[in-house]
Amino acid sequence: MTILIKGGTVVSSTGRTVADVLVDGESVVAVLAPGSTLLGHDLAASVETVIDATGKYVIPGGIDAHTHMQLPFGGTEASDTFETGTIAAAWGGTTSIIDFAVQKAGERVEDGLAAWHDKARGNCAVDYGFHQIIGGVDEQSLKAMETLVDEGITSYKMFMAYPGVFYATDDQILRAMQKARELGLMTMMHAENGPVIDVLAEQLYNAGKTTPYFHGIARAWQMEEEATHRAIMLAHLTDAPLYVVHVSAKQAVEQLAAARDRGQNVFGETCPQYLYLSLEEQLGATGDPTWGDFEGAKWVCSTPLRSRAEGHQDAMWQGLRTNDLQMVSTDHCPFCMKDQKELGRGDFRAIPNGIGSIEHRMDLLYQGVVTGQISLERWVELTSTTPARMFGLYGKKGVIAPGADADIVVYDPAGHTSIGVGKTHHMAMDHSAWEGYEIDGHVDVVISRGSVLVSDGAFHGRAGHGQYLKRGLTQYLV
Ligand code: DUC
Ligand code: ZN
Ligand code: ZN
Repeated sequence: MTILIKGGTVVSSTGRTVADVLVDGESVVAVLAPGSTLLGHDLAASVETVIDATGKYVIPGGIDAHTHMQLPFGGTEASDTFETGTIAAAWGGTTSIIDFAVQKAGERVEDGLAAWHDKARGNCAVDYGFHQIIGGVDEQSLKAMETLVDEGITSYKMFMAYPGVFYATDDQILRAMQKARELGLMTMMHAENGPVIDVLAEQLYNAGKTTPYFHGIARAWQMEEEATHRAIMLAHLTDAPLYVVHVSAKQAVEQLAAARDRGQNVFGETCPQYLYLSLEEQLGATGDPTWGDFEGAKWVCSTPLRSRAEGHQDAMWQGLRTNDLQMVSTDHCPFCMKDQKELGRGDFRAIPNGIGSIEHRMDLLYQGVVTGQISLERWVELTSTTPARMFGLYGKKGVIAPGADADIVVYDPAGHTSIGVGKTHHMAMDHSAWEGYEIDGHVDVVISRGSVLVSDGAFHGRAGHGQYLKRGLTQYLV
């Protein structure tokens, strides 16, 4: 298939220019001055498909580097399959995901990884890679880390939260970081002090404070700051690069900024929910007649939504501007209210943690361009270019240039997107965490490796188009 995307403004992380983009097969082959004839050839007449992008932005496909399809969690399983989740991703302009393969304590890493390949293989509508969760650090899993790079898995995640589930102790973290340093793996960290949070949660529950709002109270920012600091110190000690996932507390950003100022290779990701949503408005919501004071369960995730009065959301936007935070991923981990979130009615501790946003990340961040929080170029950098560089995909992904995969989104700044169930909603969820959000822009066309997945408001892709991404080592280190 040959495609000419004509007359759009091609945006990269470093600038924008009006240009025509020529796609041949799965790759970009040329970025040309508008209307170029290539050695006399009328390109528009020579290609199979012409896409008129006049007045629109032409950007590299989004890369969501933090998703959890079909994750077993809290006695249930995340409701998006690799098929439904990646179709929703495509609708929203995301053409690559990096999901988390899970190894639990007592299990072999190789088996956890094989199980994730089995879930995803043949089912994805967009390209997919994996990080490896090491949920049980022991001699066997440390040894197994040695095989990950050959598998194309160059990052792994540990949890300082969830005692009894994925939790890693400080000595385990130290050993894993030492190993990661040796192998060149990026350590990803869920940085919250789980044991303390569990005590606070139990005390709240025993005092009759059982609604979703108290999920946010129990997961105090002090315990995110503390864990972030501890992870940074362990990374410093071991000289291992560190990537802190789903940062939501402004104090955690301060810890990252201080470490970066010292020259340490530490990075932070935030998510749309921490930019827009809050403890007061969402976790404390009571407006849905079906759910009453349990409505806040829709937004129970960890790290939690934090108080707007304390200024966390503003601090996340600022961190994105100042590069104290480098990326925006979703931590897409969807659960329905019915039969899933409902498990925690009467006890917030039993609400499965997670929000579904994979379909809306590009739009929600673009709204930050409209409101002046970030520049157009920074939008591309945060959602595509840096994810590619951070996780060893850059060159093929994260950029529109000759030789790159033709993963391209045509985005219309004059378009409009109303988010909500029955409007734009392809995730396997019975509600939207983003119901009622209005975006001053629209994902018009989505192309993945030269195949048009979305155009004219219709999905033309298929489960099985998406290929496994064998990733290289991070390309983002100082
Ligand atoms: N946080 C979530 O909200 N869901 C899945 C796991 C996590 O750390
Ligand atoms: Zn996490
Ligand atoms: Zn996660």
